[in-house]
Amino acid sequence: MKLLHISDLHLGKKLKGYSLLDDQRFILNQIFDTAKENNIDGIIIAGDIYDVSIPSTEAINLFDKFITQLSNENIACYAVSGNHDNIYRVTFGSDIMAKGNIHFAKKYSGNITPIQADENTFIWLLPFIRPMDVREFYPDFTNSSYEEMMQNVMKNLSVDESKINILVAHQFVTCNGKQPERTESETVSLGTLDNIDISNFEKFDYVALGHLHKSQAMGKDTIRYGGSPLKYSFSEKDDKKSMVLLNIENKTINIEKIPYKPLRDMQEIEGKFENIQKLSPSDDYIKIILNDENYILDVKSKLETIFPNVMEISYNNIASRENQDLSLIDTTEKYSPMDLFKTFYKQQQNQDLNDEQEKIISDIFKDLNMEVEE
Ligand SMILES: [Mn+2]
Repeated sequence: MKLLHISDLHLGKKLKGYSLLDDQRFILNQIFDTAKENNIDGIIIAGDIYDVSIPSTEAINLFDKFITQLSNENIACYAVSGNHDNIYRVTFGSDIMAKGNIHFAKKYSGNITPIQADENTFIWLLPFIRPMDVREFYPDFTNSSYEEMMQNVMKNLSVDESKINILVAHQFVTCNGKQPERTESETVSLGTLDNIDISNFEKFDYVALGHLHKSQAMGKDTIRYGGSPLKYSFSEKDDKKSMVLLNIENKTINIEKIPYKPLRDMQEIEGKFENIQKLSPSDDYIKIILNDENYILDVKSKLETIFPNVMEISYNNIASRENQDLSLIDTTEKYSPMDLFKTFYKQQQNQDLNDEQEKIISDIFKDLNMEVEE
C-alpha cells in the first residue's frame, strides 16, 4: 500500500497581487505524475485545499481537474478541510464522490467512521475543528481548550490497533510544549490555546497533518506536517518543499520525501542596483533589497526587464536603518526655504546636504525667486 501525503494547497492564492494559478496547476500535475510513476494507491490532502472559504471558479476548476484525473487513474483521495476552507462547500457532493474513491471529511458529528483503504489500512478523516464545533457532543467539555477537545474526540474512536491506522488532521500540534517551525504564510494564532500535544495520537501508526507550511516531523517520524507544495511567503525562500510517500507493508511504514520542483522558485537578492542589473534574468518570484543611498527613479520597471516577477522592492541604506526624528522643526519659528529643505533632506536621507548639493538647491530657489538666507 502506497500513499502520498500532501497539504495546504491554498488553491487560488494570490501573493503580493500575483496570481499563483499557473504555479499551482504545474505543481498539481507534478503530484499527479509522481503518484502515477510510483504506483500510489491514494493521496492524502491534510486541509487548506483552497485559500479562501469562497474560492474562485479558477481554483475550483483546478481542483476539479485534479480529483478527476486521480479518479480516472483509480488513485483514491482522502481529504479534510482546513481552517481556510468552508467545510460545506468542500464536501458538496461528497457522498457521490466517495463512490469514485474520492473521500472528504464531513462536518464533525460526534464520531468518525474510518475509510478502509485495503484489508489492513484504515484512514480516519478529521476536518479542522474548534472547541465550539465539538462541544455539543461532550456535555462535560465546557471550556475552550483544544487539548481537551482532542482528548474527547480521540477517546470516542474505536481503533483496532492490530491494523494500520492513519489519522488525517489539520490542527496546531506540539510535542511536549515544543512548537513546530512556523512560516509567515500561515494564519495560525500566536497563542498557546490551540496547542494539541502529540500524545493524543498514540493509537495511530501515522498522523498526516496540515496547517503549518513547513514540511516537518513532530516528535517522531510518523507524525508529520506535509507542508505547502509552494513557497507562500518570502520567509519560506530557503524551505525544501516535499511530498511524503508512505510505503506500508504489514505493520511497518517507510517514509520517503519527494521534493517538489516548482515552476518558479522564490529568491531574495540584496545589493547595489548596478550589480543587480548585471545578474542573469530569471522568472522566479523575487524580493529585491537595494543598498543604494540614493533612491532610484522608476526602479520597479527597470528591474522588471531582468526579473519580470519582482514582488517586493525595499531599501536597506543609511536612511532606512536609522530612526528618523520627525519633530526637528519647531513650527512656531519662521524658517527660510533652505532651512526647511535641509531639515527635510536630513529626515529623508539621514545625512546633511553637502556643499555642492546645497549650491544646487540654492540656485533652484533663486531661479524660483525665493528668498535664500545666508
Ligand atoms: Mn494553510
